[in-house]
Amino acid sequence: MSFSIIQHQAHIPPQFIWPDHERSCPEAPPPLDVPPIDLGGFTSGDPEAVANAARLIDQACRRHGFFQLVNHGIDADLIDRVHAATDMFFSMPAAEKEKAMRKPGDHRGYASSFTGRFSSKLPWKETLSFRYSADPDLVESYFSQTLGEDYAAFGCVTNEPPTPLKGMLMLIMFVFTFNGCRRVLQEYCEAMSGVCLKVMEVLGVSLGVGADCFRDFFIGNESIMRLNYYPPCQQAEAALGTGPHCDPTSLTILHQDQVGGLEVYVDQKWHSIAPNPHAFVVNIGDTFMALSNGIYKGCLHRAVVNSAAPRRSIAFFLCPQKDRVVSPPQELLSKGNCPRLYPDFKWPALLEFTQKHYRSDMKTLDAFVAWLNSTPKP
Ligand SMILES: O=C(O)CCC(=O)C(=O)O
Repeated sequence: MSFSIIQHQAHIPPQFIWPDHERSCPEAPPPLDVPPIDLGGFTSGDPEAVANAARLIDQACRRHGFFQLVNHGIDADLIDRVHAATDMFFSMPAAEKEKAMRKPGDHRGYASSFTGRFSSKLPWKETLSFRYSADPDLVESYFSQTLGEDYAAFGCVTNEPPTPLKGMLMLIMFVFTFNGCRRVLQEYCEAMSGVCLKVMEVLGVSLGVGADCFRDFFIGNESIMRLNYYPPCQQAEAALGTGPHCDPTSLTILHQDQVGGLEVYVDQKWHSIAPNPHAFVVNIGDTFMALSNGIYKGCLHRAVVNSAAPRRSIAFFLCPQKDRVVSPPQELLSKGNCPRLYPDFKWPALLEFTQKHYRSDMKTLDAFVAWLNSTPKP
């Protein structure tokens, strides 16, 4: 079974049907007030812009942890090329995508609901995840190792007659060779890592520990990039593209296309975040919540689907280097923000917990702490 077939069916398989109380509302939920953080203004060092960015981010992160980044300095053309690379990957035949199939317990690779570890409340989506680190070839070499060095262009390996859409895609494919895609993804990850470090400066200022504190902690980050593809769904109100969860990672930088579907749970109800091609949607993850000793919050979010159009989003998940100890800075604790809410941990332990023992939800961090406390120390 694959989405290319079931996306046209009037009735979706039962494993994709969510319980009534978890379903999306037929009418669009109210928009969430997500403040625009002027990253360029902050970076300029202008005192008013710095104070403004720190104040807005502080308010948002104490409340729900979601904000938008504007004037972020990332070239619109680079973002467009990543969306095109995303289209190219997901338009490949299933057998080609499966060359990058995610292995059990691993967070990297291609995953569709048909190949995952769960059998109910399945997400209506396909994803491709890969690692990013300071190693300048990591992304490119991942692609050559999994999908092959000699790919001329994504998606050309098919016998199906070309539709107008496919014709257009093939034209794009002609322009964007596979090599081009790999390079674009590498370049985008590098840009996102840089943006994250700047956001960490804002967060350091807003928490009163100085611009370098969290920035330095995330230098050399070993992060995760994910391409999300949500096919149209003929029973969209019964399905979810991504189920409700908080991100276990530190910071998420998301760019969504113009279709819309991201929702955030604030004040006991769902809110939407409308697409804005010029802005990134950013949210605090569990690991940063622990680093800030719970002052800044991660928040439950999900992606809904629709029956008319496919949707894409691209997410960069900032994660610390694997041997860094996640522990709130002493300076933060000594400002009266005691007692400690979470024990020290290293990111790979939380990642393993979410990959092998727990399906990420609202309580991931608490469940992880309980698991840590119950696991014998070596
Ligand atoms: O596609 C979206 O808007 C949200 C994606 C998301 O939450 C995720 O990939 O963890």
